[in-house]
Amino acid sequence: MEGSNILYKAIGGNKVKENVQHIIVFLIGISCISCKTIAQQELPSDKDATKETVNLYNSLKKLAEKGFMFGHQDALAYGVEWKYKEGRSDVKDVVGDYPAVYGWDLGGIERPNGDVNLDGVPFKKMKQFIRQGYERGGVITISWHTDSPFGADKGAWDTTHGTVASVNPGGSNHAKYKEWLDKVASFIGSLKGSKGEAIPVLFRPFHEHTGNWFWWGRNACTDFEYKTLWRFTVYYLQKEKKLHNLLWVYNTGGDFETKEEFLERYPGDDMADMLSFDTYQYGDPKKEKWFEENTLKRLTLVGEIAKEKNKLFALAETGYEAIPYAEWWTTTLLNAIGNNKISYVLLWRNHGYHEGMKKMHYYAPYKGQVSKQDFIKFYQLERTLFEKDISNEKLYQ
Ligand code: BMA
Repeated sequence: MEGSNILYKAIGGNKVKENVQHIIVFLIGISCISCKTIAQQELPSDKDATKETVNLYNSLKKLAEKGFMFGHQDALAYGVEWKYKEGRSDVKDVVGDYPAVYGWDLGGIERPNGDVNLDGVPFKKMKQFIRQGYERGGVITISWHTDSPFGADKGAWDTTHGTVASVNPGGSNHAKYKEWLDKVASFIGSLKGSKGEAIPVLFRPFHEHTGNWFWWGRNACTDFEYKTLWRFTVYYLQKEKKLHNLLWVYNTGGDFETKEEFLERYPGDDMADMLSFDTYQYGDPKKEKWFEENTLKRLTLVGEIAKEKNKLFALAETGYEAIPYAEWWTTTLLNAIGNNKISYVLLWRNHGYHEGMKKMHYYAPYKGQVSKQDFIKFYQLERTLFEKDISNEKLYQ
């Protein structure tokens, strides 16, 4: 009040008093709005993240209060008994809507002339699919089943000790690893929206590291070596390759018991934005509740850590192969998630019949699949978010 009187006196006269007061109220209003906007925008671990990436990070924090997104790996590339049909997705065939999160994998990009990924998806097509999903308002997450630095014959599935040490600074494969990262950077750097802006990506490299099957897994390296691998990768992509469209997703297997165990290989708050783990249903969920109970327990633990650290969290991979239980979605999976405010749950890929495995290999329902009706119920819940729900949210603005 005192301030406005002084201002009023300074410009003098009764006639202008009302106008001055209006102007002051207006200016205070503007400054409050801009204070609010600045105060509300939190930065992710990359302090130079692009505008869309910062917006996505903040939007995801808010969105988790409303519900969780549904994600599907390779959703637009193929499904059970089809491949590369423009605009198709098994999930869309069932519910008339696309998943909200699209998972893709860069495994194979590091190979000489690597133009298809380890599951046969051409990187050129992947780029188009990523753009389509993003333009519709969807969220993109990318994993990387990198070949072992000791040789591509086993793919990522090499548990020989010393793999990670060999790619870290000073290791015999360090130069080769940087070349691999150059290829990753060139792919991620080429992901652009219609205005030329970089498409934000939830990047989830070196996943399921508490397990013992990948070359970055428990037996293949020490905690320190893993953290070094992560920190070098972040450094290289951010500082050397100038990628600022990544949110970093830390991911363990579903086998940790305590918060300490979950965090054993955590690279630091400055290099992670989302905490997650992967876990799959085996056995008969009608007879045994271990999947539901263990997942709930672990999501709750990770949710507590996420809260303490002010990070996002997710169930980054899950599923029940060939979904033989017709009510798996609204019973088992929903119970497993409980009240946890995860950002998303992602179901693994719908390969269809797998020659090598000699069985059906898919995790989301398709037209005619036994859990289809239950999946429609799951879709209709307010808490489950698919693409139509999130395109209204304008996550990148
Ligand atoms: C596994 C299976 C494999 C696939 C790999 C990487 O779970 O789906 O067929 O090659 O993931 O996508």
